[in-house]
Amino acid sequence: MYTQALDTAEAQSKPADTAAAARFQARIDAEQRIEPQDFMPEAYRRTLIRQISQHAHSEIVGMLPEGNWITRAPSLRRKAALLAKVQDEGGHGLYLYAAAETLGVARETLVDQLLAGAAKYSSIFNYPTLTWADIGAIGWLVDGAAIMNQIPLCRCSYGPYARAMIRICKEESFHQRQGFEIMLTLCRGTAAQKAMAQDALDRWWWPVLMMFGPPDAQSRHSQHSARWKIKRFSNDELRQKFLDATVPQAQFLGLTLPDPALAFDPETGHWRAGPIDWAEFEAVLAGNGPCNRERLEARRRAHDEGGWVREAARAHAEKRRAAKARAA
Ligand code: BYC
Repeated sequence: MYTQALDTAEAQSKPADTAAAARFQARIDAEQRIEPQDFMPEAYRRTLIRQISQHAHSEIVGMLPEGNWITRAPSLRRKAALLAKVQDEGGHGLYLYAAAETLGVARETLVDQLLAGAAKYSSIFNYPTLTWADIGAIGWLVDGAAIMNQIPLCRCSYGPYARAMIRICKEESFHQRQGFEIMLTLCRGTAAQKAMAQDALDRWWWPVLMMFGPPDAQSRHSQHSARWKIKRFSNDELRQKFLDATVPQAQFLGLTLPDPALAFDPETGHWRAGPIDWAEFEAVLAGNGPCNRERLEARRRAHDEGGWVREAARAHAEKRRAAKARAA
């Protein structure tokens, strides 16, 4: 896969780059922001392109499971909130593609990689949304996990990514609350509504824990990303923070987390989860999750159907360029 082995480029950098790389690392260590015009090692640039583009793709593909419920939202208020949320996600994707472009890669290239099936996006969006409660579970849990992961990215060493994340996190916090409120309404409703909320939690819980990425010992990029202050916390640290924040929320809702081994450890003050099925995570990453094919087909169809918009934008840009040339 094209995104793999990017970090190894650092090991191949020329001796002439060594002094510049040392100055670069000193700036990072001093908590200075790196901007697009600044020197950066090739491996840093490529790691950022990998992560930011995967993040952008996740936002865009992430519109699909929820978009599926816009026409079936149970009230006008719910429909308006869901429309706004899905629209926000499209916006997040655009900020992130723009941030990636500052690193010298064209948005079209990144989109082509997604459509060709050569780029990753978050594993979580390969699961189906079967009932309205899934919209609550996505907001509460998926956006909750996203916030946990993304708040530290507001302090990422790369300026354009960090600034994009500040705005994204403000919107994600609204998304999380609307999801929790859907769950709360269902849990305070009829027995059938509460059962629907429990069923959604049962199906989303484990995939959400996987969203944080592989265990630290198997995370191939973490070491470099931590040194470059792209990542401020490890995958397992963020998963633990999420677990500690979410267990009391599930208790408040009166729902049961589908983990018989879940236990509070009074010595450390942390909740301990049972083992995660990493084989399932690997299968989803390999393209064999419940909805991988459907998601890519939907994106390809949307891209084809939007061809006339790109064509019109190109024609308009050409017309403006010609008018400017005539006037000059
Ligand atoms: N799914 O070395 P590691 C949202 C890959 S959008 C798929 O730990 P890293 C929302 C990883 O890419 C939320 N792949 O990697 C939108 C790498 O593969 P490659 C998206 C995953 O980068 C709409 C390999 O596994 N958030 O919230 O150090 C509606 C080894 O992993 C996943 C972001 O993208 C996964 N879950 O750490 C609602 C946040 N996990 O590239 C909500 C930004 C790992 O070598 N990204 N992989 O082929 C990050 O923070 C980091 O990239 C990760 C992974 C923590 C995800």
